[in-house]
Amino acid sequence: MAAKRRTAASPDPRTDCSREGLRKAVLDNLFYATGHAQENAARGDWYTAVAYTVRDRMLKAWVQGIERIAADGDVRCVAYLSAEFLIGPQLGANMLALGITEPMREALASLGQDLDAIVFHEPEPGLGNGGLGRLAACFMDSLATLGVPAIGYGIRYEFGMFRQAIEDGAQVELADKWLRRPFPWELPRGGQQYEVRLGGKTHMETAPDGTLRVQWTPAKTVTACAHDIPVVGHGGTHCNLLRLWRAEAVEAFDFSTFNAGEYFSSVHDKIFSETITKVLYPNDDPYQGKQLRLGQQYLFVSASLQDMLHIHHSLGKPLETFHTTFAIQLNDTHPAVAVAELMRLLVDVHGMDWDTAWSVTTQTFAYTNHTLLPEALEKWPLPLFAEVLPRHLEIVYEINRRFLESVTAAHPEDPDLARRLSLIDETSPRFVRMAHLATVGSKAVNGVAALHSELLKRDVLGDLAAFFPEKFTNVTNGVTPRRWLALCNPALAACISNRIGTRWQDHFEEEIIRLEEFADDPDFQAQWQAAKLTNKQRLTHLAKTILRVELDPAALFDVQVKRIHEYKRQHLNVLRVIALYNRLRRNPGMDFVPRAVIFGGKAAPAYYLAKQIILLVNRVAEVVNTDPAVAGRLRVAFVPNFNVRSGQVIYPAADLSQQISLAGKEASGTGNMKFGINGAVTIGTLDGANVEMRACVGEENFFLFGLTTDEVQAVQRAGYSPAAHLEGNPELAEALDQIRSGVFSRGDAGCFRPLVDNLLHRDEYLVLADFASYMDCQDRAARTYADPAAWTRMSILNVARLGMFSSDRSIREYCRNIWNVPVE
Ligand code: 26V
Repeated sequence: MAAKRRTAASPDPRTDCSREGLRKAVLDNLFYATGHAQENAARGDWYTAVAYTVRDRMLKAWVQGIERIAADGDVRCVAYLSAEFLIGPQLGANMLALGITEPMREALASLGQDLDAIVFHEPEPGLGNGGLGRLAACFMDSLATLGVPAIGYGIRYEFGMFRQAIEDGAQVELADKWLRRPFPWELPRGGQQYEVRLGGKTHMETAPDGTLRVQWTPAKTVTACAHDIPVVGHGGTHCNLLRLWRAEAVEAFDFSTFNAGEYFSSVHDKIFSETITKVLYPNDDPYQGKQLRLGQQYLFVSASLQDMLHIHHSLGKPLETFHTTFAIQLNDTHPAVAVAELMRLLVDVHGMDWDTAWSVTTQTFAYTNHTLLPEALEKWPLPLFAEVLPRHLEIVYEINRRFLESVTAAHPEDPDLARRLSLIDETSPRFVRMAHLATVGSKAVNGVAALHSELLKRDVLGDLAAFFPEKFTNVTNGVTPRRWLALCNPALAACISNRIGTRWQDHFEEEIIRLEEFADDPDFQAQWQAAKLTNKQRLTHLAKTILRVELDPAALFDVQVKRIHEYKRQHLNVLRVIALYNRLRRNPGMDFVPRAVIFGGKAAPAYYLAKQIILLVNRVAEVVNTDPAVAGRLRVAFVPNFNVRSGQVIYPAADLSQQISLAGKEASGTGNMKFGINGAVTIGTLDGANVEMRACVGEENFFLFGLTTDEVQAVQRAGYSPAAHLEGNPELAEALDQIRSGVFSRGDAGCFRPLVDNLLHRDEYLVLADFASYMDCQDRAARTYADPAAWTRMSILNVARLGMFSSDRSIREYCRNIWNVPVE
């Protein structure tokens, strides 16, 4: 039989986006990709079939995106280097970008399947710790939406962020085996493989042209293999690439010629190689002896740079113009070894002279800093660095020698300056300071919120900023309104679109402000409240099914979800809950605005006090939720395993967003923005991006409390005494006393001793100093919530005025001020 020719009337089955076309394609994929007929397909099989159907519809844009990068040498391509990309579930986001969610929903309904259940089935790639990795994912979304050619380079961890279970109130870590089934959104690229060397020695050799060159003889060589994930922009026309590297053994063994001993040692070698990309490290763990982590960083950096040089070369451009092909952004210092690696590739491998190579390097890189905590600045013990990267240490020394020469020449009056600016921390043991390497090797350095960038210049990187004032700048973080409003909050999105159309999805800043005029409109307020209620019911359902905690959707949903850390002060929030509880017990008949206080977040496995805080939340929940005097007016819940997926349920359900870090500690925060654009009002300190959010929404629409950065510094300089804050504050004294005496630990008085002792005698993050101000502010928030029209107005104005916190705005600023890349 002759094959039927496709005509204009019969659309391509792989790209047809009609309901009928999708229905056929899903059935086709169900059979041919999973080997199941409709009758005996399980939920996971349906997921695979739907995912492949959506992927087919992305492939054309995907291939064009790659071709555009590899063929158009005139447009500078952004290379975003990040050890983490917390991309979250892909199916829903990709359907939204292609605009096929509704036809797909109908197609599946006609097959007796529920799209939401299938979307919910997708395992989440947890390839990041939190804010930093999620920011990288939001930026990839915005780059694609704005049509900027970009490649995200990172690591394909076999085990991502651990899964958090709560057992008897305490955190338990479980391995995250997200690749149990093949991940449908990645394409392994056999053609893109690079060898990466580790360890060994260096020596000088005379090159054929008579020049001296350094040769590096490694102890080990591993292969980095590319796995590509498409990042499709809103509207589906532009597609960029996330290229993640997986370590494999170099395949050069002829096993038949080996004797038994060599066979075993070569298999052992294979296991070692594959270990490199095995597991994601928690970012808020101190760096001690983590050789493997340095190996991970170097592997992805080296492979990515080799890949970029390969692309640059294939464009036929000379090496000296590398920086016109790529703008490389270093997401924190995790990829900072790239500065030394690019120098090595240019000088040692391609024979470029040092000065030209340095000029290319410093025009290529830019560095984003993400922390104000001095202990979080990455530094590698020198012996460890020397062992893993002997050649790079020599290069770092040479960069440093030349740099310090210029420092001393410019500032002969300050003989100590070289010590402070040096890439090497000369204390014993000695360290390589990665933030210094990144700064010296970059053309621009930015913080992630206005306050953070100022404090970077003043304190954390003060000497570097004084030496390179022209390099330092700010780009305030943002979040994608596609995932963090359109996708996660269909109820509110519909309410918004009914008034102002849908253009806000990719022109957020311009359009969302148009909601302002409806802030007092009773009809609009009613729709707004209905949307919020829907979302609160969704979270209530989740809490009931996974936690067996009954929440009241009419209560004020008061939420703090983020990594657990002392500086973020979840314990301040708990102390407040205990104080409220005591008020209710003392006076059960009091006028009380019902509250559901919801917590979520992971603690680094080795962070003892953070784990104590989790236990305390759960123990307090146990007491409060079962006390008849409370009568359900105060409920406490800890949602386990907070991740992108649960964030998509939690942010939309919040009335009040807790952003209560000690001023001067949170670089930016991005959860604050996600809550805000979903209509939560913030209670917060003047920290990170809260400062700019408050300026945008207006001080009357933000619950501010706490010491300012300057006040914090003054208190600390004067000698802080936490216990002094107990005297005038019996509520605080009582709460601490109850924790200490075992009221919240089933009578075990020793249980929370470390936490309480820390607060009473050290309290590095001034929890006790801010307690009174926090309580007052909470009371104000509750009074406002009791007036629904006033509260709803605040909620609407928050959304309307937070337009600048779209990551599209952040990316435009990077394009214009840092990358010099054209953008609409
Ligand atoms: C690292 C460490 C290492 C040692 C001990 C304590 C500690 C605490 C935190 C970290 C992580 C620093 C990098 C990071 O994740 N920063 C986050 O980046 C977000 C995106 O810019 C930003 O919104 C958060 O405020 C910032 O904490």
